[in-house]
Amino acid sequence: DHKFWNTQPVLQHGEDVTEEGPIDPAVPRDQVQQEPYPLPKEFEWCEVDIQDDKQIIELYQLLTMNYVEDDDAQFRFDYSAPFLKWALQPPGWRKSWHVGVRVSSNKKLVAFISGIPAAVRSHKTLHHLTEINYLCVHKKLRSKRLAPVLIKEITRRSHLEGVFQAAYTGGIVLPTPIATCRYYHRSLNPKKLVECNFSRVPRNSTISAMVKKFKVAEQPSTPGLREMKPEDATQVRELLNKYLSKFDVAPVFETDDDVRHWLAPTPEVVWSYVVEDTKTHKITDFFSFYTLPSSVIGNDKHKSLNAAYMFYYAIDIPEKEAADSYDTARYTKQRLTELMRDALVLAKQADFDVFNALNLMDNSMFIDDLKFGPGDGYLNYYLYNWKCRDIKPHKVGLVML
Ligand code: YNC
Ligand code: MG
Repeated sequence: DHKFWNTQPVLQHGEDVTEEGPIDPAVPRDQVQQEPYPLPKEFEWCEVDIQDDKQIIELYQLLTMNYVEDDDAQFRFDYSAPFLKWALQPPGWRKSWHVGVRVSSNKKLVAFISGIPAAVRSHKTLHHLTEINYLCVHKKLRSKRLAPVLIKEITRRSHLEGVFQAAYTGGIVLPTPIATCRYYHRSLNPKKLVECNFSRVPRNSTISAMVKKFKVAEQPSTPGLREMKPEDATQVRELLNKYLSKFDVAPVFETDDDVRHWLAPTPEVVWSYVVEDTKTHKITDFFSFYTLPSSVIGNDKHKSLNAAYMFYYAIDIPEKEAADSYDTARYTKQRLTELMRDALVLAKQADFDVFNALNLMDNSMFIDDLKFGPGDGYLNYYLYNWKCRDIKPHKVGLVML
């Protein structure tokens, strides 16, 4: 049983959703608890100023040593400092939502949780909510019930800003996921993946057979494919919002600034491409992926696995194909498979070892053809203080970092 989660406004395991809506009502600002939650006496709250080079490095150090590992403790996420700056400072970001815990005596940063503002639709409701991420407690301070204090404090700080819903994801099962997606992996550098113990050589196969199997073209093949530019934001926004409207949970990109922040290329962070029709100059397709290396724990030969993760994408469905749902599905599968084949080529050119994707959005349409294999990992999606009917993976349109 969940001593903490049982007390929270979340759907409890086994509870049915008859009507969607909030669990607890919104409260006016002056009725929100004004004082931070108490911490054990050796600790104090801080706001991590990630525009300060010294503090972003402190956060990077905490996460690189203590953040999410796989079940066998072979790999640990290694979000870079530039990535964290990007992930934590979208338009409308708030410093008060970058919450740290320090040891009072020496000021060492030992725990963190963050929120960022986002517009996310679940079924028919648009929420201006907070996306919670990067919850981390130093390994030496685990199992002391610090996590619930961090969660309550970020909740209080959300309430102070008039935000009463949140979205978050995690590998662990808590009360109660709205969706559960599975990770799929596409090898780009099979030799290194085997050396890192990420992949195995199947019985009756060899490394050289694997190298051959996973080879990709030297160059992308879609005519009109080019890197996205900030000036494309208006067109990409329209294309993407339209595409995302078919999913049951998805972000809404409300401004061109949001699109420029999240989806224009950022060196060493996010890669984005568009297809521009050579005649009309209209943007017909868009895709992006982000970089998230993992530290390889205790391997003599390799320190880091360079992984690309599928991010947002959209295609324009031509009118003649959209007339019939069968044609729409056939067109979507064909078009996406060819686009994502190019995504693999571009990721390989950028020296990624593996391309990861969840089985959300329309990813199942190309996962097999493009030789992705299922992984061990699952990702659970949650909404805080919102009753929401179950969502199938292919109806999830939200990607969290
Ligand atoms: C987790 N990942 O169940 P019960 S994902 C939420 N998300 O409570 P203690 C979690 N809750 O079951 P530890 C959680 N992991 O007794 C554990 N819990 O009710 C719950 N790992 O606390 C757990 N990062 O402090 C239990 O556990 C209680 O010392 C136990 O700390 C946990 O960012 C943790 O995986 C995760 O750093 C901090 O293990 C620690 O173990 C750690 O005794 C490695 O806590 C890194 C890691 C999590 C990545 C993520 C999303 C977090 C979402 C948090 C929930 C947000 C709710 C919405 C708030 C805003 C609302 C508004 C408006
Ligand atoms: Mg703890």
